[in-house]
Amino acid sequence: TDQVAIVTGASRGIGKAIALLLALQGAKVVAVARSEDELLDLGQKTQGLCIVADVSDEQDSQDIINETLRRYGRLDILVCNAGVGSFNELEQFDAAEWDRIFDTNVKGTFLLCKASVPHFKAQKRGHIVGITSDVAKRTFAHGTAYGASKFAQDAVLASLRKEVRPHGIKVSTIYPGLVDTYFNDTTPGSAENEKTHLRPADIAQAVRYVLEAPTHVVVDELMLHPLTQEW
Ligand code: NJP
Repeated sequence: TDQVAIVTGASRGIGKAIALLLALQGAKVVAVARSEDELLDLGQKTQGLCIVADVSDEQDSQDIINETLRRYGRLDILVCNAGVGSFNELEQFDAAEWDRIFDTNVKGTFLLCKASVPHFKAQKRGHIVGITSDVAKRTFAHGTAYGASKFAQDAVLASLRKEVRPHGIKVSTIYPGLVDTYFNDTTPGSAENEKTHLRPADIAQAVRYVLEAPTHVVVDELMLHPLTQEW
């Protein structure tokens, strides 16, 4: 394809795998994250645009869309993947950390969608893919902030799906279980994680699947888990 795709949180983990797969398939990929060095490294592989930006910043989000349109003259796909999480019992949980999680996961998704929807509406076509989590559909101890943020991010996407469907715009939400990434300051690649976690490439394949649905089909939701994970 010659489609233009923005992928947020592309400097590592799931977002990087999505960016690499879409580029391999011929898309023009716009990779977004705050870490410049990692992004430039990725840009060498994707041959695409790299934008150093914070998705929780309104001006940054608008700039991401504007720069993409300036460079490629079109936008077909927005993958809202950037996200952060940390876990503790509620009474120990830092209020500033609550804000960081909500600003990134919820406001970040909201801002990028807000900036891109007018463009998608004008062309009567577009596909927004949100990477949320299976914890958007369940609760667990020590997950108050992260879990609430994923419920909220999921609700943003589900509401938007209803708003934009009449305009020919698709919204697909992907709900992964455990994935072997750098999430919450972990280090991927251990032999143990190989058995218990999905790989970032598994999520990239799920994104590919929802994007390849025929024009008249929208995959609303797609959940995937490692076979070993009880949830
Ligand atoms: O995590 P990680 P994942 N503005 O830490 C970027 C969800 N998920 O790939 O800005 C822009 O390896 C950050 O880049 P940088 C999860 O909730 C995961 O696992 O340079 N970018 C990096 O590229 C999240 O929504 C699991 O620090 C920002 C990326 O986000 C998504 O998967 C399970 C940013 C994070 O890479 C990807 O997370 C599940 C900002 N303000 C859902 N803040 C799992 N790993 O088990 C962060 O169900 N980034």
